[in-house]
Amino acid sequence: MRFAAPISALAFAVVALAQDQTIHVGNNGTGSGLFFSPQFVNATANSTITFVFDTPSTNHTVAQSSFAKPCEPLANGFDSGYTPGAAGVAAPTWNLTVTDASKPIWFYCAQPTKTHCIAGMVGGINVPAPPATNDGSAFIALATGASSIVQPVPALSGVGAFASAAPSATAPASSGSGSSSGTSSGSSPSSTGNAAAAVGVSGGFVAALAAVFGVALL
Ligand SMILES: [Cu+2]
Repeated sequence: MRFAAPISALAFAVVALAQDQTIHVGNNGTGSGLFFSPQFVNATANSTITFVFDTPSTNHTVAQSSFAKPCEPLANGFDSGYTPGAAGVAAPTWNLTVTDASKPIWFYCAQPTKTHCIAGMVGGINVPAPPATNDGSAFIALATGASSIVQPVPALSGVGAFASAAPSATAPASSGSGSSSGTSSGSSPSSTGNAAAAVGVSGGFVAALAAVFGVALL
């Protein structure tokens, strides 16, 4: 009986871990455009947000910013690097794991052509619910009012979230025609040792939870 509460809490954590989500980059499901779609998501710690660059003939980035300066990189923030979009299974994907769900995580597209950020290509994770002075609408308003877009430096580790690897595409099994998806590797950020170490810890933690409680939950 004394273990009932801790086990219940951990069981919830395991369930929450399964709630991984996808954000499309450059389209909103009905057409291409300067979108992150969905633009705002709620995510639990240790869950993964998969950014899918599934809009051909585009080149976007997912860069972390502060709330106050939506189109400028946050110190020590993450950035996917410029990633050309592609359709279907060749679309590059980028997995961002949330490590701190207690604070908002803001991000923007730094593409200067057509000033994506200023056009409203921004998004957020665990942003305050409206109406709040720092809700999603307020963030969009600050972005569209920005005077310039500051270029980020590709980085896997961020504040409250990290990626385990640069964006990568899964090539079609029958591909032999040299598609444009290969260009993504040239502009992708390189990995860092810190991020790799964080992955090991996170992965081990998840595996341990699953091993201990997986059977019990069934
Ligand atoms: Cu963009």
